[in-house]
Amino acid sequence: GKEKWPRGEEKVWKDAMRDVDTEVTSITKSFVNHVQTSLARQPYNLDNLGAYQAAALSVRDNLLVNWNETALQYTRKAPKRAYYLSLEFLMGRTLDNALLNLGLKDQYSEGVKKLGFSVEDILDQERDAALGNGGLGRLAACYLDSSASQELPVWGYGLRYKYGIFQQLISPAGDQLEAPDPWLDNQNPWELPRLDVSYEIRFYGQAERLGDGTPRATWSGGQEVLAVAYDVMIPGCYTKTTNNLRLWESKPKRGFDLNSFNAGNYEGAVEASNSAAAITSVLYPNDHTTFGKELRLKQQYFWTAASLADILRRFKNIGKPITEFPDYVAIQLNDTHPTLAIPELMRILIDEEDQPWSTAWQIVTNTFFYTNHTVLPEALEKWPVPLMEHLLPRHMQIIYDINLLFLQSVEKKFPGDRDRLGRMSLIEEGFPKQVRMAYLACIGSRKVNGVAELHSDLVKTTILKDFVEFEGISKFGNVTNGSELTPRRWLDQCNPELSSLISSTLKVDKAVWLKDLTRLEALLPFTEDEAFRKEWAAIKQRNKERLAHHVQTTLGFTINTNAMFDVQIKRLHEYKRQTLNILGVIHRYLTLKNMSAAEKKKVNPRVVFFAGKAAPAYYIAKLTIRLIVNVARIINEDPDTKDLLQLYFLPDYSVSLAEVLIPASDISQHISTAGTEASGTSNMKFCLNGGLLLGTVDGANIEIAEEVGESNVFFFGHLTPAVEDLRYQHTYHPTPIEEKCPALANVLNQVSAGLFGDAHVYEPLLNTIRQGDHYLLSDDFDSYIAALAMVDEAYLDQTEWVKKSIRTTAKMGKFSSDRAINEYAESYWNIEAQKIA
Ligand code: OX2
Repeated sequence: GKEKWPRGEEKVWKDAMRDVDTEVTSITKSFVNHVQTSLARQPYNLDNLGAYQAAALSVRDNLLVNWNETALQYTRKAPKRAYYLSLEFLMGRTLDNALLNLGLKDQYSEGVKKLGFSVEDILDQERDAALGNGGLGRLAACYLDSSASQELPVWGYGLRYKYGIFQQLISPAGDQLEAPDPWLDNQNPWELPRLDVSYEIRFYGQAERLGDGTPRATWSGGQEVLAVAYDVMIPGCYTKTTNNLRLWESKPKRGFDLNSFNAGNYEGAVEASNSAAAITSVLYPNDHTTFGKELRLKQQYFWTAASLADILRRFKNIGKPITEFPDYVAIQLNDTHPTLAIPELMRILIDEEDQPWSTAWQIVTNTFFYTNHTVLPEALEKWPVPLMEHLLPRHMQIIYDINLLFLQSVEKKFPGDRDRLGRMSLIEEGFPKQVRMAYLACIGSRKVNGVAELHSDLVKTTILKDFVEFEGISKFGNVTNGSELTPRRWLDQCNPELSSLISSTLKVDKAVWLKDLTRLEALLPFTEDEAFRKEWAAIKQRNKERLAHHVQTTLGFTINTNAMFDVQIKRLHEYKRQTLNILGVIHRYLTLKNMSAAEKKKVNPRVVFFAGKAAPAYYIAKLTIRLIVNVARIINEDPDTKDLLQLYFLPDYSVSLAEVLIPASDISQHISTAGTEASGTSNMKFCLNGGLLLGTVDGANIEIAEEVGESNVFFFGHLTPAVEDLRYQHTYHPTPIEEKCPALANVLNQVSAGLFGDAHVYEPLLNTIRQGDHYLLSDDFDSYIAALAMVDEAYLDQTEWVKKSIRTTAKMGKFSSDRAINEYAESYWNIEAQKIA
């Protein structure tokens, strides 16, 4: 039957409700309305920033219509939902994406033009939402976009950091300096404060087992803080479905502690409120390292506890018994950061819902799914037991209980294998003892996956080998990060000209191929079409000019747009080997210096771009930046070479900068030591935009090559199985670099000798190669230089190069995040698309 209208007169309500704007006149009306009432401004004093805010607020109104409708229908139909728990969401800018997804870009462009603004200028006012470090956070953002586009009931949960990833400045000496990123200072039109949605979260205090024959305990005392919800709308592409990303902010439970205040301790009272607010004040800027900091653990618990409380409240509204929880809820753990959700759900089920241990464990292990994103040992999270006992006493008890039962079952399967028990224990022995979060995530989840074929194999054969032997192989899978390639942002939005060329060539509307990226394959025959190739190349050229213009206006450098654009943009890390790249640049420079004028005539000019941030405490990574900046200084000024080789380090890498850099690249570098880069995600974005790939046989590079064919990529370097042996030799039978790789030795010596200034400064960086060389630069340098030469050679034949470029784009269908999210939905979460009428 028809539901009863909840209050007042239905017709009055319905007549007054707004719908999504579609006409230019209603768009200008809502824009002007926000100028007048939300911003309290007038046409006389409205600048581009004000215009951006008015446009954003009016787009938000439209999103809210769909967002409300989506939420209502999910509530009514109560389908199984998936929740994506990620400590990072690297969203970038929203306005352009929202306009494209709503299909309103043209109407808004026209509307703001009539009001005296240009849509490009307005879009350019937006600050990135940079609540992430790199690939892991950007992947989460792409997955939200794809979930909504695929009409899947998926919500994200994260933290509303007051400060996102730091802003990177480069000092005159070439050092990275960090400045805070107060992204909320201009107000954020994309979030909706839900001050009515809040939960109390406890820290510290005492846990006492009841000892009444049940596994129950009480947890009391300590500090209580408030988690308050902020909602961010996630519009799907060409659909009404608009999902939600809920971010938590921490607040003191009371403005301040009245007891201390009355006792005359004003500072103490305010301090307590500061310590609550501190929890969500800043994103940890470390990628691939863990430091065991108490505040980080607090962030993790605060976020998982609030998210679970919220999920549970929603589940309870359906009115089903708690044992059916996994039929309605799937929770994806993005790396081990949210692993505390496992003992937290156990705590709720046992202490609050009074469930027996085995029922609780059954529910937990059918609810969670764990994605691993790295096998690097320094990135595997471990928390000191004393810290856990202090901050989360009840959770530590539960972890001990989980461990005891788990090890008993291991002992049953492998009787007497004490070594194995030690290896698999959730608690690592030592001073202090530590909790191994990846193991807890693994045994507490229904399935575990890696993010590319090679990486998933490595997960199964290295870090979780014992767990595969114990639990069986079928629990362990792979979902290749078809990720980063939300086809919308990473083609249609960042490369509009290429997008239109594709639509007109394929004679299909972009609404179709943007949601089925395998359609790009139909471009293949056009490799033989000269006019098409010309247009393809012309677009790349214009994208290069757009980048050059950007660099000219922001940094004041003039870039040779007739050169090959060679790009490496990612976090600075030894395993990603930016050092190999810069040493390669120096090698090229030295080679050019020794060439005759006649030889130089045959050289194709090259511009090398770097961008990326280093963790603030990562000394070697920061030295690499300094070296790049100082090498650039010398070679860009050298009259012998500057027409043939330019080098730029672009400061403050961000999603927005990536959107300008990626479409402009002829070749991009993904040159990690084999077996270290789990997937990589920018590699796919470059290829989607017709850039060729220079890389090692690692991560998703391998699957990209499988798709486009090895003749269309440039591979070099040792393979994963060789790495361990090579490292062993470095340690036990080292060969001097002079002997092993004279070309590299020469480059190192020139740096040491002060060719780029600062003679002594780079020694610690150079010594990582001279001693130990853990990332195998000396093993891969010669083949790297040879691969660079092959790239030069290939670039001389522009016809063939453009064909390679077209083939590369055409074969990127697999790497759509839509494909990846569908794999999670079907093979992991078991959720279905919901049509929002
Ligand atoms: C990154 C991985 O390093 C990268 O290879 C991968 O593409 C990305 O996650 C998305 O899966 N922090 N960031 C990562 O792993 C961790 C840990």
